[in-house]
Amino acid sequence: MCAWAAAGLPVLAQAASAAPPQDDQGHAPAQGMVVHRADPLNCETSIPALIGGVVMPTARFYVRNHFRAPAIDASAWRLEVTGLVERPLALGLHELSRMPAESRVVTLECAGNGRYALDPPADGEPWRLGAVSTAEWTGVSLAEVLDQARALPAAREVVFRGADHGVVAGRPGEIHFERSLALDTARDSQALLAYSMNGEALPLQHGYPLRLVVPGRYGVASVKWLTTIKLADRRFDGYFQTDTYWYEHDGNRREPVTLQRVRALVTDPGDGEELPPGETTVRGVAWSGTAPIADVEVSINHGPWQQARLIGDHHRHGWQWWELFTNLTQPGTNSIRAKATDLTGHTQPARPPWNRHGYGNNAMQEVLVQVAP
Ligand SMILES: Nc1nc2c(c(=O)[nH]1)N[C@H]1C(S)=C(S)[C@@H](COP(=O)(O)O)O[C@H]1N2
Ligand SMILES: [Mo]
Repeated sequence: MCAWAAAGLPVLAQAASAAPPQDDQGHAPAQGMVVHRADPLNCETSIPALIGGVVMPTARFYVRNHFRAPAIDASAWRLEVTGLVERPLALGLHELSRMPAESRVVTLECAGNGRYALDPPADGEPWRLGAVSTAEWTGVSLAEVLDQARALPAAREVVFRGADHGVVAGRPGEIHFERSLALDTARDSQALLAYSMNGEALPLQHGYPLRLVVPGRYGVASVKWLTTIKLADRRFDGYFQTDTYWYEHDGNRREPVTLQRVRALVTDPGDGEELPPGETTVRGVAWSGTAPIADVEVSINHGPWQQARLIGDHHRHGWQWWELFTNLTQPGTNSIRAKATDLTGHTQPARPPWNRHGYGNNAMQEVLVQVAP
């Protein structure tokens, strides 16, 4: 989280941008975070801060909020499971913690990650490349809770409601942040109702006390500050389901934002870095919501694609580290591009795919470094 609160990391007043000194909870952002908005808090990880192993330190996990983070009294809080169910449930944190716990390494990526590169500019937060991160989430399987509530035969759709609320364009009054999944998807998605992130209680900015984590989908599916799960017999038409989070190409071609598109990110070397001539290690991460990563390739100065080595742990829904040892012999500016391909053969376009809201930009990243003569 960009707020330092629960993470126990040192407070540093400066983020990489001209960051406001505090977020909406009065906390200073952690070092290496780029704050787009303080209230509600929206911040991303700067690429040099994107270091680490399988998971990111919680303090450097991007935060994307549509409304101000709600303050929830966890002792009074209940997760309600209602609507078309045989057995409505109201589960407190204590009851959830006594159900079988599961942990999963899952990468969350905002659908707007990389929006800054769209030309002409698209509406929305101008996320660079750091609105993506990976954590180990622990909680109860969503399928297990749905089983306990026993869906009635007419149930088709599952609506997840967050406690946060506010006003949006084109809808009367205040609305809550709500998203839905088809019931079959909800059961098969391996989604978690998570109360813990990287082994600690979920921080406020990431949805305390409970959030949904839907592996492989863009982050908007993973509803934070969850209060209600409601089963319905029809398509949900809430604002964040039908008015936004659609790819709009022209007047009539639309499709909903669902699975994360395949993408590689170069974490090393950094853009603008100065390097001595000779051996260099190019390193980064890659992920895809559609299928496991099959291949990552790197091209130096627009030359032939060289195959990188996939390294470290494999987690189906966590990003995959990769590296390539290469030689930079040409003095001056050198271009490094990376391209991931998943097992279904999906790969990355050279240029950002444009759509009105700037979602799903998985264009190949280009890093420019300076090689000393
Ligand atoms: N209740 C609620 N859940 C939410 C959001 C929100 O604004 N409110 N933002 C969504 C979006 S768009 C993203 S990308 C992820 C971001 O999760 P993070 O802030 O933990 O990184 O949360 C999703 N869940
Ligand atoms: Mo998002």
